[in-house]
Amino acid sequence: MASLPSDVAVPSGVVTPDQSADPPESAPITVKIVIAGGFAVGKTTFIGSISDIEPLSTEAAMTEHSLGVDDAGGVSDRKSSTTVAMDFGRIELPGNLWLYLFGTPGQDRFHFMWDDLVKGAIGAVVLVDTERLESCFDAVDYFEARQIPFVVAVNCFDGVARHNLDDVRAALSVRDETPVFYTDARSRQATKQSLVALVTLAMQRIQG
Ligand SMILES: Nc1nc2c(ncn2[C@@H]2O[C@H](COP(=O)(O)OP(=O)(O)O)[C@@H](O)[C@H]2O)c(=O)[nH]1
Ligand SMILES: [Mg+2]
Repeated sequence: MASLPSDVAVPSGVVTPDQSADPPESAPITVKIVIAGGFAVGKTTFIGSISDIEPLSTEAAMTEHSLGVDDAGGVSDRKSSTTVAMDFGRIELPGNLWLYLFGTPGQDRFHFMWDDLVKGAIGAVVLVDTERLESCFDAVDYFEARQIPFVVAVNCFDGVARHNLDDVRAALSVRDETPVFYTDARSRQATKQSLVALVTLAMQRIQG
């Protein structure tokens, strides 16, 4: 690009090439969090309640083809669609910090995706429906075996806590240092608290 000779005054209001570019914005710091749990525990709802962007969801109608293939965990009345690959949401925080939320697919036949989903994640929120505790065993085992920090968030369907947290902890036999608490996947505030609990745990791990 031709530059102006240095002795030619630049008329006021004319933007020179040096001024035209906006100062380079620093790249955001991104933090990846996985939202896991069994079928219909509220993962898609959880991400939708807090994401700043319209969550990218890969819901598909459940048809009779899934019968005998996917374990609907006895809650097929609760669901007419399901997440076939994953959910994705984003939260922008002050300080150019972005949280990315990745929801796991609930069906067993998508377990092969988990290794990719958890890559680079600081940890996971395992959502639990106490009426179907067994549906989150896989998730708990997965994160424990890989020493990935996780918290157990008991989703209170209909706002009712049906089991006390010590019983849930004992039934899942999670370690004492693993936080176990109630949440409501539909509530932004409750969802936020769950994420804060996970980030706090992950930071404690990093700091040893
Ligand atoms: N009453 C109640 N319903 C919920 C709650 N969380 C999710 N649901 C409903 O339960 C169903 C399954 O939730 P979804 O988020 O799709 O579960 P996912 O399979 O884990 O993604 C949906 O119809 C939700 O609207 C909750 O905390 N309370
Ligand atoms: Mg879902």
